[in-house]
Amino acid sequence: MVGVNFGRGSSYDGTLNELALLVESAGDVPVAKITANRQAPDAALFVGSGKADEIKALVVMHQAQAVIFDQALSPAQQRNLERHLEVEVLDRIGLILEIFADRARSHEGKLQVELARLEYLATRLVRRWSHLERQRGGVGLRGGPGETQIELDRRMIETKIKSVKERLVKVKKQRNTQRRSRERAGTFRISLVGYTNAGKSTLFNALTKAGAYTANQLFATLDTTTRQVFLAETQTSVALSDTVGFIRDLPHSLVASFEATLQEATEANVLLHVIDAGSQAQHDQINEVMRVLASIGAADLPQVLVFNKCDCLSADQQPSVQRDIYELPCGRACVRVFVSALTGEGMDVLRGVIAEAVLGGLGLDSSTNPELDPRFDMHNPIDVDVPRSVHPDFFTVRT
Ligand SMILES: Nc1nc2c(ncn2[C@@H]2O[C@H](COP(=O)(O)OP(=O)(O)OP(=O)(O)O)[C@@H](O)[C@H]2O)c(=O)[nH]1
Ligand SMILES: [Mg+2]
Repeated sequence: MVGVNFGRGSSYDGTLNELALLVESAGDVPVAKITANRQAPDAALFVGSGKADEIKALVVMHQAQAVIFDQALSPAQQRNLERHLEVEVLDRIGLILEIFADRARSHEGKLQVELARLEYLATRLVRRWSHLERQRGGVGLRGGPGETQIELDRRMIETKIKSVKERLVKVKKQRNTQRRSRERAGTFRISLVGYTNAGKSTLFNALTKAGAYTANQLFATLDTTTRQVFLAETQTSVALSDTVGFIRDLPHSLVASFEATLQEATEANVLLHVIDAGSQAQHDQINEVMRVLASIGAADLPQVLVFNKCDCLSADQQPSVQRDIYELPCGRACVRVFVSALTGEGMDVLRGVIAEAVLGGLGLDSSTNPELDPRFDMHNPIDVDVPRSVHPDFFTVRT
């Protein structure tokens, strides 16, 4: 795994932890990490040739089968790197697309992934069909057609994009019919949104007693699932939807491909924005989720912030209150609840907040809420030790 720091303004994670999770989510085993500092990408190799040689030495040492870059590569850089390193080279978005392709279960999900991959190909003209044709498997060793067969014809891709979009329109109609019947029934709609792996599906299961797939993987959920939940507090049922997670640097075309799935979120009465309270990157993750919500037109929906995984916090990090009011970076105040979907801690408070939302008012009156917990305040972030500088040497994660 390779991460390159281009300085301020670029997204760079010196730990490469998220990339490692992505790699594992694709069914592969990360063996080594290496980072570099550059002013600008090298046109040919993305990194300098010295760094490329270092990467090569690592590949040989670990008998690695692929090298994954945390930043987007141009098709030429990818090709040059493959020649230089003599193994497969992939970037983060390519990897995410592989995970999506592997995970999609529903007809709609598969169509959306296909659309996303086609859009990716159309804009980048990746030269290999193998990415399109592979249905399962890891990042390593893959046969597939040779380079001559795989020259892509943009027209062909565009024709395919058109046909997939048409099929998606049909699926969307069905979904709309289902949604309209829920609307007619006057059902209150709640969508779980949040960064991938925040615990949305676990929370969904805890609230619905459903058996949705949860895993310590990125993008465990790709399809929207909706269940009715009976709230004793209001004596009514609400419709709760679990959705695909968000991740940083997701290309807009990819987000757009998931429009049908995300539509559920845009038409909810209230969003439960699930946040991994134990994550050191939670502020970036909140910002990323807000960015995606804005891009799908859901930024103004009422939000409840659910700080999940509180069981992972050390004793001195435990919130002093069960709920409070939290100001988002945009300045909007939201009710925040601290829970653990795993242990059930705080779930009664969350149910109470949901009931308040159903009854038509999330009490944002600060007099009814205790003071902000400063340790979770956006403007006063927990002091975390995230290495922002580049690691001088590579280090082995797992052999
Ligand atoms: N310790 C702890 N772990 C949790 C909690 N909630 C979820 N997890 C774990 O976090 C991981 C991710 O949970 P999921 O529910 O699959 O997360 P998600 O947000 O649905 O993730 P994607 O569908 O991949 O976007 C799993 O390993 C869960 O067991 C929690 O409250 N405490
Ligand atoms: Mg999930």
